[in-house]
Amino acid sequence: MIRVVLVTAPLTLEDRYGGFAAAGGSQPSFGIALLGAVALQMGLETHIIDASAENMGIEDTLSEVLSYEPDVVGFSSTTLGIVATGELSSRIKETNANILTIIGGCHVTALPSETLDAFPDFDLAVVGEGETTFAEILDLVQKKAMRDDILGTAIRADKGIKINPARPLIKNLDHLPLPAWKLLRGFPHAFKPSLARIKNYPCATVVLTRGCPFKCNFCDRSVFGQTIRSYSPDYAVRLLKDLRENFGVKEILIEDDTFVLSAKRMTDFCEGILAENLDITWSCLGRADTVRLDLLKLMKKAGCWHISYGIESGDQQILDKMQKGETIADFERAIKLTKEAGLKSKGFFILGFPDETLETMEATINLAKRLPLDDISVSQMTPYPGSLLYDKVEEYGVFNKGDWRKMNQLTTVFVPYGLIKEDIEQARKKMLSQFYLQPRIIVAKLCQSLANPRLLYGYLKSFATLLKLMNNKHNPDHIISS
Ligand code: B12
Repeated sequence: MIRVVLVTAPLTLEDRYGGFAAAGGSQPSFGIALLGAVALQMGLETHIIDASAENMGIEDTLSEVLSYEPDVVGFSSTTLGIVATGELSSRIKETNANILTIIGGCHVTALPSETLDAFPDFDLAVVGEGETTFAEILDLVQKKAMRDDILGTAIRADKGIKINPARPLIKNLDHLPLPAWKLLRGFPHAFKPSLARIKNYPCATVVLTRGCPFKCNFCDRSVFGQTIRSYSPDYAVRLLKDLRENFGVKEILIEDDTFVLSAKRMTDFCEGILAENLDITWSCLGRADTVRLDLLKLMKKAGCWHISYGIESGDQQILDKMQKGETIADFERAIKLTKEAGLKSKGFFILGFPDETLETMEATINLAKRLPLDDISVSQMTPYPGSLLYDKVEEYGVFNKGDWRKMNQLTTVFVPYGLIKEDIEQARKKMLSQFYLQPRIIVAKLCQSLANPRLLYGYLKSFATLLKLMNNKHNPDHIISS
């Protein structure tokens, strides 16, 4: 029987947040838990090292990987983690060149040839959705019958890198096994997302929908594309029930790109939670133009307490250039309805988009203050491989392309023509400080801390981070986010 180790990118909070790591959070990796379940189903000895979530660097991860004496190591990485993951793979290969190293995830899916070229110690890449491809690879390794024509892979062949045809997407997600949460060390107590996202503890992250039909051109949709597929509401409730009953999870972070999309599905999902009497709270991401008051009220009844909306900009022309397909009036309406239903809301914003000016950034700051939001997250425009903008962003400004370690949305990698780096950084500081220093926000956070003293320490840490950011005159690389 072969031994399999699955690893997420060895990224520490420091790598993600720099000097502001203290305010960063960690979430268990849903994708790797699913792949672990696939390997377990095949009867293989399987281990997971969720290095990104466990704040582990290369050295710690390396020694743990080697301690399992694996035959196969599967890495999962975003763009931000790819350099560290490539280095980890090299160190593994230095010790034992016979270990088969596989890279999967959004970065390699968007740039398969480039990734295998740049990181010679990944033997092969899984491009796109991974469960079926991974199972086929493991089966071939077991049988010692590896081939170079596996669908959904990029492989090193005699004449260079061979990109095989894509594998058809899984038709029915309900055929997937439940995630192997038991393989995540310390699950669920070891995982601590940012405070703005949790009401109860312990918590888990799930993704119940794959694909997004919208066309926002800054978003990387390389893995699941535009076709929406979902677990059935019954299966989704079963997944939550497993977390509640078998692992004691009390809070679920539903990270689907747009969870509040189909009214019918949402109704069935909420009614399923209520019928099962699941004692959980949950949060999700919503799309402003699909929100309805009756649905929001039902969601609240079923345990939802928080919705995050991608608002991005306060300038309609910039929103149109993003191909967002939503208006400022949509955001005003959605945030108002969310509040009316008794739910908290968070807005995601982007500064430094192509054609951005000082005025459009000011409009974004003003919109954030004007909307009755409870929290915000401010990112700098980061052209990810896999997004529509990636290939053409240089028409609109200067892109410091290729230093993947800087692609954390908090470091300036893109500056649109007409602005300088400092304009964007100043706008971000201003936006965070003006939003969070509003009396209504300070009072709300104080009240929440009084009701739940566990939050107080976290809020104080975030507040200290904010003050540090405001006093940081040079290159404020990192802030409180996600
Ligand atoms: C939840 C989430 C988070 C969570 C948790 C991340 C986690 N480890 O689970 C948090 C909030 C921590 C987070 C952080 C970040 N995130 Co995030 N996140 C997501 C989100 C919404 C869901 C991820 C997920 O679970 N998907 C479902 C699973 C099933 O899919 P999957 O992970 O892609 O895995 C499948 C395939 O990729 C493949 N696969 C993946 N790995 C492997 C490995 C092997 C061996 C094989 C065979 C196959 C395989 O098979 C899997 C099953 O089909 C995605 C968007 C999305 N819809 O996927 C963004 C996304 C991954 N995040 C993104 C970004 C930018 C970030 C941050 C940089 C943000 C920030 N400023 O901090 C950080 C980076 C963190 C990191 N470790 O690198 C971008 C990445 C773009 C890019 N090219 O890098 C995405 C794609 C959003 C977007 N559309 O732009 N994120």
